[in-house]
Order: sequence, then structure tokens, then C-alpha cells
Amino acid sequence: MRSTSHGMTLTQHLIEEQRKHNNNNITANLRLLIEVISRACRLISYHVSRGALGEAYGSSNKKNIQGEIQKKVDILANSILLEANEWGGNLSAMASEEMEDIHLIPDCFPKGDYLLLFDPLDGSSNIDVNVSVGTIFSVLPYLEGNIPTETSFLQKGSHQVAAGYFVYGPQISLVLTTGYGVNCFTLDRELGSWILTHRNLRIPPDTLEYAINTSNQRHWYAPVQRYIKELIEGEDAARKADFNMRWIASMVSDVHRILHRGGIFMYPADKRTPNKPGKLRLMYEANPMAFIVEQAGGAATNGKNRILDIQPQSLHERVAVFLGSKNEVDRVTRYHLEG
Ligand code: P6P
Repeated sequence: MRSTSHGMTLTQHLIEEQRKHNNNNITANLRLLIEVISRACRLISYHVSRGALGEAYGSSNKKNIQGEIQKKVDILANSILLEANEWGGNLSAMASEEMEDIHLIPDCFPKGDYLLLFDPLDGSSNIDVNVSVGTIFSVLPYLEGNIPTETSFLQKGSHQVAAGYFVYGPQISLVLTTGYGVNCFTLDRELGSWILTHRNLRIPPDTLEYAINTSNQRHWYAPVQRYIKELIEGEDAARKADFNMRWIASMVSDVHRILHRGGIFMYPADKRTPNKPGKLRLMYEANPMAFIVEQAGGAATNGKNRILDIQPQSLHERVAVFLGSKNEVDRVTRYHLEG
């Protein structure tokens, strides 16, 4: 399909993919879902960009299921996504980092064959200091036809039919996979269109850049201590190369950098809470990001297992995350398996 004069839009791209793959996976309902989410996140990006000028600035003085203080814009972003996705007839339920229980589609609306999960505003603690934040979403199939429960969501990440994230930064980006590679769209704010700007993103298998919160170093287990020590020792030691570090403390931003220039992102479990496998959540952070990273030729594990193979036990469960350039993820995973 020829793109229009101002570039290929998200809608054109989705229709092109639908035709190319004979409607497998990319049904008209999935296409509608992705377009509705993209319109909702355009609205979220507006409220984020308002900052202290907006009515959604500051703390709500409430805590979410995670025990974290919610910002007003966290609650607003969650509401925007719920309201935008209730009426389309393509979902049977939704789940969010900001809500303890699943959200059923109201009786007044038709139900559909998908479940939507999202972190409505990831990294929102960065908003007050004007650092990029974003929205992460994951789409699972739901073909049972009856009323879904939390258990309906507990599907392995390999079952996802689509995943993506938005970065609300200097540019407003949408990165999307429907299982046929990874594409990046940039919002043309004048036209209000998502324009395809980076087709078929690929993560280099090797990298000299890593992302981890090193303030936790004394709490890491031995495999991570070993891996990071080698990176810091640089070219005169085992790795025979000097490495660079970046930590934005906004997963969407760190992953976006890795998709564009390679790297490895790590949020390991640590000794402070042995029964807590990590900080990040499996269903609406690690799984969508792992799907995207693998579709771009990278790898994603919890230190021992492929993230997309993990059988979820609960909606808000956490997981250790090592994702990005395949050869580095394989190395740190090997260190875990060696003990
Ligand atoms: P820390 C944001 O709160 C988040 O969930 C991710 O976006 C980010 O990578 C991580 O936590 C940052 O955690 O412990 O460095 O603040």
C-alpha cells in the first residue's frame, strides 16, 4: 500500500498488515482496539504535557493496589483508557496496574474476543521533574464467551496477540507489535495522526550499554553482582570492553532507547525481600515489553526462564526482568543458571 503524502498512518499500516497476513491475528476488532487505544493515549499525552498548568497535577493522596501513592494523572490516565475501551464490542474485560480487580465491560455494551491489560502511566514519579513517562498495554485472546474472571487473564505472555507502549517525551511515540515485527509511530500533533517513522525495529545482539538501578547493588544476588562487576571493570578485565550506563527510571524510556540502539535493561530480584521476585509486574509491564523485545530480535528472561513462558499465578504478580540485546541477556541468564 502506498503511504499518503504525509507518510503511512497507523490505520493504513494496520490494514496493510491485516491484508498481508490474511486477517490472521489482525482482525478488524483488534485493529479497532489498537486505534482506540492510540486515540486515548493521545489524550493522556495532552494531560501529561500540561504539567503544573493542568488540573491533573500533583498527588491524589491515595494508594493503589501496589501500595504506591497515586498521582492525579495516574487516576486520570486509567479512567481515560477504561472509558475509551468500554463501548467498542471487542473486549470482554480490562485490567490495570491502578485497579485491584478486573474491570468487566458494562452490560449495556457488547462483549468481544479480547482482554486488555495496561499500566496507564508508567514511571509517573518522573512527571514532576519533566522526565518522559508512558503507557504500556497488552492484548490477550478471550474466546470463552462467558463472563471473564481474574483467572481468564492468567495466560502466558506467549498468548499475547498484540502489545505496545507510548512514550510521552520530546516526541510522542507509539511502539507496536501484532506478532509480525515491531514498528514505531510518531504523533503528528498538528494533524493528530500517528505516522509510521521506524519500520521493523531490530535490537543489535551485542551492546556496550546497560541499564540498572545501581543503588541496589549491595542487595543483588551473586549472578547479577558478577555480571555488573565485569561490565564496570571494563576493557582491562574479562569483558575486554568499556561499557556505558543509563537509568531513566522510566521503563518505557529505557526500553525505547534499547529498541533504537541496543542495550540491556535489568530489574533483578534482591535480598531485601526474598519472597518478592522483583519490582516490575508480569502481566502489564514485563510481558508486553518481552513480546516487543523478542519481536525485535532481542531476548527477555527473569534470570532463568523466558518471560513469555511464565505461567502467571495472580494478576499483579511481580517478576525479575532482564531484556534487550540477546547476547547480553543470554550471558546474564547463563550466570544465573551457573549459580
Ligand atoms: P526505581 C517506574 O516506577 C518503574 O515501574 C519502571 O518504569 C522503572 O523502570 C522502575 O520502576 C524504576 O524503579 O527503583 O529505579 O525507582
